Amino acid sequence: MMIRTVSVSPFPDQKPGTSGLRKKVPVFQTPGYTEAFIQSVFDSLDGFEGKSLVIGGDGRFYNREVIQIAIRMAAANGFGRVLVGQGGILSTPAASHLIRKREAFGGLILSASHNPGGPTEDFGIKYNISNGGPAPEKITDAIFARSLSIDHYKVADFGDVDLDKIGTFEAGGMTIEVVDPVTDYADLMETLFDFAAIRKLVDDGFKVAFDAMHAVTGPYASEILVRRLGVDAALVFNATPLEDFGGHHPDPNLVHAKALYDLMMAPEAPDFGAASDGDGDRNLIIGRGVFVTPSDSLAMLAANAHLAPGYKDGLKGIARSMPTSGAADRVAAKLGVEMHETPTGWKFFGNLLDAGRCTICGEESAGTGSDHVREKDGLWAVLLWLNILAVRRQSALEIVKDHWAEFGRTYYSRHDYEAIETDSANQLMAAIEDSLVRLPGRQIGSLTIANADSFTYHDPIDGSVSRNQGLRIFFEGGSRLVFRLSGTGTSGATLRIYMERYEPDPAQHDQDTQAALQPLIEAAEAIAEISSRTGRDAPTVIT
Ligand code: VG1
Ligand code: CO
Repeated sequence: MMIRTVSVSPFPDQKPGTSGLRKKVPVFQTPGYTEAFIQSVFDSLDGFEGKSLVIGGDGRFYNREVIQIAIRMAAANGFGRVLVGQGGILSTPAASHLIRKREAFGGLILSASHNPGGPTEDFGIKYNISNGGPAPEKITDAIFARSLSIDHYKVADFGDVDLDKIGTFEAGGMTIEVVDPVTDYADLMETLFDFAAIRKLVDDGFKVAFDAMHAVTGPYASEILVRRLGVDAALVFNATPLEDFGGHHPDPNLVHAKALYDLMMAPEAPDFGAASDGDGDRNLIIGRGVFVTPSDSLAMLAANAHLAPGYKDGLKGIARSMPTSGAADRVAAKLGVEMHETPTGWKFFGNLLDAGRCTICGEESAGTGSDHVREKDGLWAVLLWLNILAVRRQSALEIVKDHWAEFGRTYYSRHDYEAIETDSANQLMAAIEDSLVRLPGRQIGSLTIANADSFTYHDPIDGSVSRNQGLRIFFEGGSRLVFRLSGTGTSGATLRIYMERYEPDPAQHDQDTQAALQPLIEAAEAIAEISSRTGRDAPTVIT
């Protein structure tokens, strides 16, 4: 076998963000760029000689090309086997499961998640470790450090692998196995949920709608929802993965999944609607006439998880990212289990899950998952909801209202200002940070600031410390504002403002969310001077 060592100059911008390296496709197409990053990943790992590497992606534009590059580089660097999804496809949770099931050394997941795809849109590469989860900061920091000094990469010379044919073959001294991307994952779901009960619910006329957004979950939804559970195929929308997601953002929120939202709010709406994102790790849950915020969904799933066979023994604990609302905390308190608050990004849940300190985790950004894999999992959340609905035989709206009546309602919203100038965004954050010490006691409208800080996370398992994970403003009475900059965007900066207000009184549970949060929206403007600093008078996306 011919192994070539190719010289390359370092690229200064290969720092992995919240979830791997994300850039525009033309950046990844820069000669040597993709190779330099993959080599930096391999150079930051020890002991993979002869071991297996899982490779798969969400099917977006440039996926197949990068997979061929990664396979040839894995061979040249000494991996013994590559497991790749047929057609180059693996949803992020399915990749996590495959790494665990096949005891692989790690995996490369190619995705820019909910960001648009196409020749001038986004691409991404993320490295996952042997537990199936995103590499922790220690490794992503090492990858970045290596990328700044790298001077060559290694690649084996052999032709393109036929990614469409399932089977095992040899090339470049390495075994390449093209695997069915769906079956193992679907089988795992059958071990966690009562498929017979869900199927009975569907047979009894319960209508389920699912929007795959022309992204990776299409084939998974067709197999699991339609074939195994009997859901009407006519209600599974956009099930064919497309390289450009049909020109849309595969982001399951109220802006980009508006068609599903409108359907679910219509008089003849199906009983339950859901959507997933580009790489299949996010979920949107909408019952007939009721949108369930992701923070609420986490709390409701945690409170009811014992109704599904995979969780019948209860939860070891719950974990949420810091900006996620406190709704799940109240469930943990009631269940008498541990509650953990981590920085944004799934990589921070891995240690807690591995140590058995939590069973269910979630983020306000439509991510929910459990210890069955080490990634968030869109279809898992849909199936857990369906299992709960099949057991309780109530509508989603009734389950939501019951939950609020028992635990109180947390009004919650996130306002995003996308693609603002990086300098203004940094200045805005710096100004708030400077003012933190002076904020307590300040009165804004009806609200009084009780406390303010910059969130630092101390990992209870490995002792690592992660600073600057978001600016938090706490108000008397329990309301909270959080400011942070996105770590997944590819143009300019995205400012995220998270708002929450707890309302225990059931008589106050039917307010419009934005109206209920109006004093906090005004406080955010007063504290951050958003309009004058960014030139924007409204957020780009409200979720
Ligand atoms: C966003 C979300 C975060 C999520 C991350 C990756 O990060 O806020 O909760 O973990 O995306 O999700 P940021 O840094 O842009 O706020 V995915 O589905 O894009 O892999
Ligand atoms: Co995603």
